[in-house]
Amino acid sequence: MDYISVNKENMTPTQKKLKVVFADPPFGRESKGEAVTESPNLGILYIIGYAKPRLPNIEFYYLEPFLSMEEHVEKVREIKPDVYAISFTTPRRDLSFETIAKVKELRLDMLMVAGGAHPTIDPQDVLKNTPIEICIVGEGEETTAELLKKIQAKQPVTDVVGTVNLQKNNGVRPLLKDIDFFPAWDMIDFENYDIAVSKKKRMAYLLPIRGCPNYCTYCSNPVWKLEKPWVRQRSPKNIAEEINYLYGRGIREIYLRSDTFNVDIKWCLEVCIEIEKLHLKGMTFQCNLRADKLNDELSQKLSDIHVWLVHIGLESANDRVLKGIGKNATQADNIRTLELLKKYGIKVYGFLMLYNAWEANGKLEHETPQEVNNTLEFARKCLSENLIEYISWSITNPIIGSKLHDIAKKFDIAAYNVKIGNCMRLPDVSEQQMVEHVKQGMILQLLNGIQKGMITKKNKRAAQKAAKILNM
Ligand code: B12
Ligand code: SF4
Repeated sequence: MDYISVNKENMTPTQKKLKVVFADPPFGRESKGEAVTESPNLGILYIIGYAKPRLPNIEFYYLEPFLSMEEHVEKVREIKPDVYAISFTTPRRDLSFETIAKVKELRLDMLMVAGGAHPTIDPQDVLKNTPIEICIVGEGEETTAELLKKIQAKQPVTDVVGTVNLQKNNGVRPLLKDIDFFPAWDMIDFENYDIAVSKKKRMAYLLPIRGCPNYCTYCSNPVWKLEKPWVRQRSPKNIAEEINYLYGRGIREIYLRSDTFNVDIKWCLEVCIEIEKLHLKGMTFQCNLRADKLNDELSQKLSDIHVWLVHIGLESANDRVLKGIGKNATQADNIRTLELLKKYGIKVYGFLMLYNAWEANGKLEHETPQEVNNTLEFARKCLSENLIEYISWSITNPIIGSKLHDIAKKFDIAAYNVKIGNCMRLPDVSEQQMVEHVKQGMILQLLNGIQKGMITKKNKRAAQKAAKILNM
């Protein structure tokens, strides 16, 4: 393929603005209040934020995740873009493929590209099974800007580094060195987004760091693991500027959504100090922390800037399992961190998994029913002692892009259970036992959610889904 499907007649860079539609898959109006519509797609907004000042002759559009399929397709028909660029994760593959097919049926003269977690981890799947012509793998800012520049200049787009097409894999592009810029927040009406747990209504996500230094076996984070360094931090000043901007837009709660805020305690303290200097009245925060890197000083600072909720992947109450899945944190770290946060009045959203598996010395190892009981018991105790405020209980899914996916393939244990979804078939653990444990944790999660006022209208659908599992 050395053609460009963008072939508008008489188009020159000066005469006509290129129209580029970025799209999330359409989850439908009824998805409001679910995880998929908590935040606009930060990947897309970052690409537009980066490209807009560099490519002034391009009009960018964003088809947001809460649109219905009909609305999504209709908008593409109205806009008639030169480029249609969709972003999706693996669990949304089927919906995205359906969307791409429907958009293709419009028979518009446009280039169709895809990016994000799934096209990064499995571009061939996308290229072979959809009319997408180019997949952008990994970080998208520079690659997309170069691709669009080439389209504007009517040059071939087959050899752009960081892209894959059916004929050619152009390799991975080095990561951006400077990540001190903002997503295109000006395209967003925050009224359209809402998260299940927040103190304030006007809420936004913010990314202080890209990547994560760890490599837990079950985690699928392909975009940030293609190239080193695995972690890049923004400057504390730039983060504070973005917070100040969002405050000006009426945002009163920010979730620092990077995988781990406390990768580097010194830097993390500097960020908190810059935030403090802003003196933003009524602003609160949430963040993601790792349990192995928290001390008294940082806990105090987090509390000073009004971090009220911290999300932690505790995963399991068993050191054997934590070691096996490469968590690099022990049960003692988990407990110490929970106690430290309680001391400073910061609440915890604890994420727990059950029936994890890993490989050791060429053999398959997995969490046993007794170990799952330990985790359940630990969760109950932490909830009753107010060490944890909310829990999330999920069966381990060997998602593509994770080490566990390869392990599940090697030992042929990937499975699907109609009651609990994607999971694994583990030797010596019956399906019935697994379902039973899923139910027990779900009941705990639901009852606690109701008690804490979490089962509101916003996440009613999630509660209904959980109730369906419990009825099986
Ligand atoms: C914030 C977040 C969300 C937010 C916002 C979504 C978003 N994309 O920003 C919300 C809550 C909505 C969300 C929801 C979900 N998420 Co999420 N999310 C994240 C998280 C923590 C950060 C994303 C991030 O940093 N964005 C910042 C930008 C800079 O990075 P990026 O999104 O990867 O985008 C870059 C590139 O991927 C690329 N790119 C992205 N899209 C596109 C599109 C085009 C056309 C191009 C050219 C390039 C391109 O360029 C971008 C800029 O460099 C990641 C974990 C992680 N660290 O990546 C998980 C992650 C992406 N989510 C994941 C999942 C599974 C989900 C859900 C399915 C969860 C659920 N059960 O519902 C949903 C699906 C949402 C969807 N639209 O499909 C998985 C995906 C795994 C996989 N193999 O697919 C991840 C990797 C978490 C994990 N470790 O497993 N998520
Ligand atoms: S689970 Fe969290 S800590 Fe582990 S690799 Fe993924 S993002 Fe990093």
